[in-house]
Amino acid sequence: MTSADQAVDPTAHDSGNKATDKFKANRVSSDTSKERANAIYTDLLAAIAQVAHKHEVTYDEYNVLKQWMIDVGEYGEWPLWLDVFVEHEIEEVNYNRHDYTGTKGSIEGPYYVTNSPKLPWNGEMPMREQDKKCTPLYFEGQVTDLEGNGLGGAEIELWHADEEGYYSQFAPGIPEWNLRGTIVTDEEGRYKIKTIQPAPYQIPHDGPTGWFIESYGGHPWRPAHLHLRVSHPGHRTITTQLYFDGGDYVDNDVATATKPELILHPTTGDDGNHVNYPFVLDKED
Ligand code: MBD
Ligand code: FE
Repeated sequence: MTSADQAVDPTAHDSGNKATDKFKANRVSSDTSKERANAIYTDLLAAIAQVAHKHEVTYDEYNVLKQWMIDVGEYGEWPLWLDVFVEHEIEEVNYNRHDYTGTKGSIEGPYYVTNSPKLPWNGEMPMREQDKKCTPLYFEGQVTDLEGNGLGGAEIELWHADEEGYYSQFAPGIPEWNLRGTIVTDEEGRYKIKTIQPAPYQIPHDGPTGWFIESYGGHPWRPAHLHLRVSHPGHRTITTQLYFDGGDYVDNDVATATKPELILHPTTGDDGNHVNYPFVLDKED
């Protein structure tokens, strides 16, 4: 990285605080009972006690943890750290509570934004001239219910990083809706969208999430991925991600968010990469 790049590089501080501000803007709550909260906290504290005893955690280590947690908050990195290291377990648990047979979900991650611009069923993602120089990805398919009926008017929200691994609205200097859009399917549920081939991606690692990863000798990479949220009235909304066959880190994702069913097998043409992926939506519970 040259010093000229540094001025526009998003620091962990920038992207973290943006993710925290976006999360805070939408105050959340849960109807968890006192009994359930008691059971959860009892087990959580017991798990911490077990680790402390098993590893004979020192006072220095305890104080480093305290300091690190303060840093994570100040850098706004709780959405990042939690989504990378915990969300996949929550996603799995909640999938297993139902008898879903439609398209598998995956984690949302910290960079989803609601209300991205509507695009026609056969549109092109908003992109800059520099993005147009990347390998085009022609991504098409059909959204259906479990019986195979096409779901017209289904919405496919798509968001992904640019070639350098930056997401609009979380890195500075990128147009607000770059590589973000809501594709509306045609009467038969079809979509045919032009975007660009995403690249493997390092999560922001110049802040406390990066220090954490370095402290245990890990790496900050995620495989190249597309983020999607697919919805249609009366059907279960799925939040998922798609990956690329044979891509780096598909088997070694820092966020543990890949699944075999979510791996695309594109073909390469003269005009770019082409791939078809069907989305199957379960009925709403
Ligand atoms: C990402 O792009 C992402 O998908 C996740 C899960 C965490 C950090 C950045
Ligand atoms: Fe991502």
